[in-house]
Amino acid sequence: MRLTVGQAVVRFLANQWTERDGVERRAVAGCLGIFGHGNVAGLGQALLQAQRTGEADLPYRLARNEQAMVHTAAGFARMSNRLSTYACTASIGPGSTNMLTGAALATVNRLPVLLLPSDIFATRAASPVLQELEDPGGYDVSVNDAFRPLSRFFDRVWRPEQLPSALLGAMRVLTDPAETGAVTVCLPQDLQAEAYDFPDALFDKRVWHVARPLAEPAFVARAAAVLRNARRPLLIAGGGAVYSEAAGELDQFARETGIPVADTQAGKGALSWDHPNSVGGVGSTGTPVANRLARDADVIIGVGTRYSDFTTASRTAFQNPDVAFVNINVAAFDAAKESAYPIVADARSGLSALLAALDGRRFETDFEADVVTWQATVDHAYHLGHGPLPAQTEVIGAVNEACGARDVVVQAAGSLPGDLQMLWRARDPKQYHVEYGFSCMGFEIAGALGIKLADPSREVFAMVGDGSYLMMAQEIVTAVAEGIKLVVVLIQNHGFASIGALSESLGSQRFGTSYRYRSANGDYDGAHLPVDLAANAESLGANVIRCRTIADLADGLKRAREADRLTVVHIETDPLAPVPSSESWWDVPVPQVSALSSTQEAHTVYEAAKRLQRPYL
Ligand SMILES: Cc1ncc(C[n+]2csc(CCOP(=O)(O)OP(=O)(O)O)c2C)c(N)n1
Ligand SMILES: [Mg+2]
Repeated sequence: MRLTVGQAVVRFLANQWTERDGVERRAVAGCLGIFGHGNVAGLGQALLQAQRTGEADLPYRLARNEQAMVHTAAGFARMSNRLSTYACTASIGPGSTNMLTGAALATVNRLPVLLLPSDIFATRAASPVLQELEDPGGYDVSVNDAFRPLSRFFDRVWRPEQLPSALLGAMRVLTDPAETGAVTVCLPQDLQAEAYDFPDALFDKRVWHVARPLAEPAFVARAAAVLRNARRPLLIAGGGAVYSEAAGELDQFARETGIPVADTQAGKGALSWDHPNSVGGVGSTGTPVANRLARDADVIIGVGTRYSDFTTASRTAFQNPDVAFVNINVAAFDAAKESAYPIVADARSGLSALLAALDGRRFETDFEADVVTWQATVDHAYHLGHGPLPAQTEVIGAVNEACGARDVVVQAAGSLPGDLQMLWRARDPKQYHVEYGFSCMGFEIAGALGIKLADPSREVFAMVGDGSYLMMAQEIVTAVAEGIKLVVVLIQNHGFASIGALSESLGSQRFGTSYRYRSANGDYDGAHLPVDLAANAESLGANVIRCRTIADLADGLKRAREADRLTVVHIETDPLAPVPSSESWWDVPVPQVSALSSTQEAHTVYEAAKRLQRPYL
């Protein structure tokens, strides 16, 4: 079949499918893009031809920023339990390098995204092309080499003959739950337009079976022996439990063993917040209930978790001197963490195998009374009555109470992830999407767009701080153009509540973290800036509801739900309002010497906390 490389890529991608548990889905549901000279006539023409002729079904969606479009693809993949994603085409140079942050986010979070950066001329006929890096030490180097460490698969196709192997390699990694992440195939600008006789078989429908790898019996036997002898086990549910759709198995495991279940940011919702075994978030931003159980536990069962420092409270969460880890993870790399007894398996099959090997062993752990007390604390935080400006915890309460069980909350950075992990009452495994592998400011609206594309039947609430909004609000325009309805809850607190509080706790006095005029002493402690983010959102085409009080907000959220177009609900909050304590810690080093007494005092506190940190060997 004589096609250009661009046409071949589009035709190939339109014919890739995934299958798990007998259900088939499109592996690549469409292509997000921004055109420039690197792709407008190559992939751009191919996408146009596909749309005009119907010869390939790969809908094109015009994004407003390349980083954001990768976030959209990652959100889509996350909502699709990694069984489907989007491709992203960018022009050469800055269009492509803009995708680097998105690539890192996808790889860190183990989410499949297919990146198609355009590249410098393969023939070198017109070199240096506009935006070419030019490395005097090697003419095959381009800015796209920066994708290599961020991608789980990277290839650059210099010749049409290489395209089939590159595309097949890309699909293998995208659809492998253990290896998946950013997959990058660089397409030189001239190559995209070059014609070649591709074998017809390349374009046949191809179904990639997404495996549920079974645990090796020896793994299970060793882990079960350790767990049978435990007295105070705790299970930590991570993202893998959600992606493998293991909620039913997790529920059964918890009920039959009596083991309490804590969650990570990616695992929240795997069990409903009011499940009898649910103890909420664990680690730096977890609940005191989960953190007390973690402190004393003798066996930690990690299901689909990568043990980030927030989960382990920078390796201070688990203080039992004999603590052992049993990790169920589809990736051997993650299963081995914290010197665990690994069960390298799909979360669902691994949980079933471990439960069977426990021979009915039940554990007597008493946490119910603590959970009741904690939930009273959450209720209090939801209805604080803080003034004159409301507290963020009240905003979270209002959004949670406005949400039905299937509605979705999206967040990524600032003070919200911690507050949400502690306070959000999740009722469905696909309700809670806090991107906290990369915690990337600006993910919220773009990611929410992908989540909504993946499941238009759900109401999607993106909660966005003013810092994140100022970094990346432009995908509101994409949503407006596509007719995609989101609810954006925009929290104005004039700067970084999160890093401000962190700075203060580390002795750095909130330096450089507020959005105010610079005053004569050089600090940003002047008046608030004349920034009107609600007006900004309006100017981008959003329906905007301005709220002053929590009662306004409750009403605004109701109206936003009823609206048929993207609605921004704007509210100003007090960045200094109180938040319940997690009784936990996060390791952020404080300078060992300082001319400032605030830093010296913080260093003394830091040294004391640091003593609880331990390797798990
Ligand atoms: C892209 C990016 N840059 C910097 C950071 C570091 N950082 C984490 S939170 C934060 C401030 C977020 O401000 P805002 O969105 O207003 O949330 P708030 O802290 O006020 O809740 C910064 C700068 C980050 N996570 N991501
Ligand atoms: Mg803020």
